[in-house]
Amino acid sequence: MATERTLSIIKPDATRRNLTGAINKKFEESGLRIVAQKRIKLTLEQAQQFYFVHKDRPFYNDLCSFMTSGPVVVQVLEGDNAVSKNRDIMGATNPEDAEAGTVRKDFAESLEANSVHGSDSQENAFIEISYFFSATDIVG
Ligand code: IDP
Ligand code: MG
Repeated sequence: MATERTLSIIKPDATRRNLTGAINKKFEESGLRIVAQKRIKLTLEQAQQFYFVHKDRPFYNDLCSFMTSGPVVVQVLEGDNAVSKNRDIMGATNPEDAEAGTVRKDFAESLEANSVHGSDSQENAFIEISYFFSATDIVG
């Protein structure tokens, strides 16, 4: 299996409820290592740029507003098949469809406030990690 890195974001609904540690526990128990992490407040411009791929979707403005509504924890997760493994740990986008034991099933408040972001491909992981971290910030 290939060692990969992926970008994870613990979203404002989860930081507000003090769930950072509980979510990180799921990552670590699944074998992913947190090799970089910082708590930040996204600006509206950062959120709009990060989610630019969704700019034409009806939920784009609400999503950007939600992502700036409180602190987020941006992190780099490393491990075997980290991109798809993290998507499995996260669960489906809509928490109603998420499997038992996933972050979104256990913690999400709604389809929008669904507690975590995770890169959906290795290519996007590289782009998204570079958006928040420089190489020297990441200690594997
Ligand atoms: P993902 O986070 O599972 O990759 P995406 O389709 O990339 O899902 O959507 C990005 C984020 O936009 C979701 O995590 C969720 O917060 C929000 N979102 C997606 N679809 C909807 C929707 O239909 N209504 C409201 N928010 C949505
Ligand atoms: Mg996505």
